[in-house]
Amino acid sequence: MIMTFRWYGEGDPIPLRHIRQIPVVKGIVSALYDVPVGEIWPLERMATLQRRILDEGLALSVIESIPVHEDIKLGRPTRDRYIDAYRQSIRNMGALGIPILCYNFMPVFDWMRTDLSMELPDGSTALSYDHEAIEAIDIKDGIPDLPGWATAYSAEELRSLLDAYAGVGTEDLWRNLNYFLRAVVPVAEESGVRMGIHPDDPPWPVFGLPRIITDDAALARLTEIVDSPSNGISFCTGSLGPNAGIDLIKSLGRFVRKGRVPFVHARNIRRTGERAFHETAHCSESGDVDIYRIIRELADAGFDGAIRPDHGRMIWDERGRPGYGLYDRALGAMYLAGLWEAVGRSSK
Ligand code: DNO
Repeated sequence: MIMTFRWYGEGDPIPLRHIRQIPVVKGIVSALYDVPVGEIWPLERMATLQRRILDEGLALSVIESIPVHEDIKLGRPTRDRYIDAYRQSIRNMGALGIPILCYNFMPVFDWMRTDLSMELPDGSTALSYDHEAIEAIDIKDGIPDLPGWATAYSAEELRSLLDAYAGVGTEDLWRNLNYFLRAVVPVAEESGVRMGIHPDDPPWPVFGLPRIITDDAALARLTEIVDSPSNGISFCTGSLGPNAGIDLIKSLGRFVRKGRVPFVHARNIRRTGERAFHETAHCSESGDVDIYRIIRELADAGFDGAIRPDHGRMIWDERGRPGYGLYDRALGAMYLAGLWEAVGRSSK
């Protein structure tokens, strides 16, 4: 297992030289944030990013994410051009020896929260989600003024995208994912790149848009589309965790044992309702995800991929990108590495 840390590039208020001081962190999770969706990620640009990270004594372990163009998710005829570009970006990763690619297949929006700074009893703040608050919003009236939401689109573009999705049901989305994976996974395999889909976050439909990567059965269906180690999962405990119906430990073990989990996002959450939760510190006692058992399962199943502490709280008056401050994620990395060492050494 390699401990990694997400870094948003030169625009990240957290410098690499601080990240390298977290003793257990060996790898960086990053991306090129300014390549327009659907374009090829130039080899030279990725090489520069990789060198920059290597200069700090770290490895560029994971690309998170190369976004999937909406035309691919919608199954529009124009998708082939974007799929070709995606394949070339993967080849470029392979040429540089960057081994893992995290991506998602959520229509229009990525992860979604209704509050980015909910105060916890200890005075720290965390991200939270309440489905009722989402239901109360009609996004056709415009992009809601809530933080953390896709602002990549103008109100106009958003409206036409939503219209386009009006005719796209769950099975259509599966069909389009199928088409995409059949085209890209063989290239990933040839290139030595392991792709891992990020589960939908939260794991249910929002704004009437279909979401399909929501539970264990969906993960199984995904892995069956192309039988390849390059067709895997970025197992995110905090994305699947809000769905109380999922046995996270069992699901994780199942796919790690099949060699289908190149990457793990370790995040903890506390469920506050059927479709409501807030994020917490990483340790087991703080939330509903038993992180100890997650790590033990990874060790038992012989996990050899990358892991990163996902979303942290804001603590010690830190200000920064919601979920992505330094302090709480650094605590998380130490906690995860401590569990890993203890579990690994006590089984020998
Ligand atoms: C949230 C992240 C997600 C993730 C993408 C992967 O903080 O876990 O934004 O990067 O969904 O494609």
